[in-house]
Amino acid sequence: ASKQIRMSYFNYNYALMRKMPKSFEKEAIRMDETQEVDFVKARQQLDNYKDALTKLGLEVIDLDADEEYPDCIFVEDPAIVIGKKALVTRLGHVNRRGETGPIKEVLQNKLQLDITEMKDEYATVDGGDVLFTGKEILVGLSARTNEKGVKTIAETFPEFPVSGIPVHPTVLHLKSIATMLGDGVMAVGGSSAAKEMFQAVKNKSKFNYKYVELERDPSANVLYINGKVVHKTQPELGDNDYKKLLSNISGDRIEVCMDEMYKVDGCLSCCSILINS
Ligand code: CIR
Repeated sequence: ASKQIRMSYFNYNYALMRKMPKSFEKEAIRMDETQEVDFVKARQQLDNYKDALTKLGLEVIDLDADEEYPDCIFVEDPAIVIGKKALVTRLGHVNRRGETGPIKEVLQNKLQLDITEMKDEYATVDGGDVLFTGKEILVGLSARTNEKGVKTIAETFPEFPVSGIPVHPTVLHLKSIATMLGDGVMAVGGSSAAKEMFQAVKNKSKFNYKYVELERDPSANVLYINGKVVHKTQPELGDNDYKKLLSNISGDRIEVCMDEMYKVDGCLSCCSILINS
């Protein structure tokens, strides 16, 4: 039998993205409805993000926009990919449910992943709630992801411990306040809501991590890819978080501004599905 040696779950060769529909500007869902998006800037930010992934050596598969789905650029939510397995989700927001079709198609046919679809009609999951640490899966219990969704994740990935983490009502997803910054290193936000969630992460996780505690929640959403880090720019992070992040990154790093996406609760992790296939 051939032995397969996996170096790290954070090594990827493909990224799945989706182009921005014009409807994004006015119709993307946002927690703060007073936020107005500048379409040209937002699209430029998504282009810069794509360039960053390309620079990191990933082949980016960029799906066409769908005007019917203003939030379709946030491809992290419709599917969870870990290793060769993909779980196509039943999205928490009813208006976003139709985003899964083309995502499933490419994961199955082009990338040849082993696909599971959520069958339970009461289960919901947004991928933004699913934090894979390399050793276990922490799942935010939020307005978008419920207990039945957590159960489906546990059934789909029985090789990993799965724990639910309550998400504070002012926060959209678990990954809005915590992501992996390195092997065994987790960046976490510093708002009072994030601190409550962080306490639950510490209590419920089955492994220990090094935690990099930041002041601002959006600072804690980074991408860790092939030993390198994509993070936000100094004005978005603030001087303290910028310094702290840099002192905790040893390899190469790329800065990408996401402030237009943030107006509609989008972040770095939301805009791609990272795959090793
Ligand atoms: C939504 O409310 O669904 C979108 N406006 C934002 C989704 C962000 N996704 C993510 O953090 N994974």
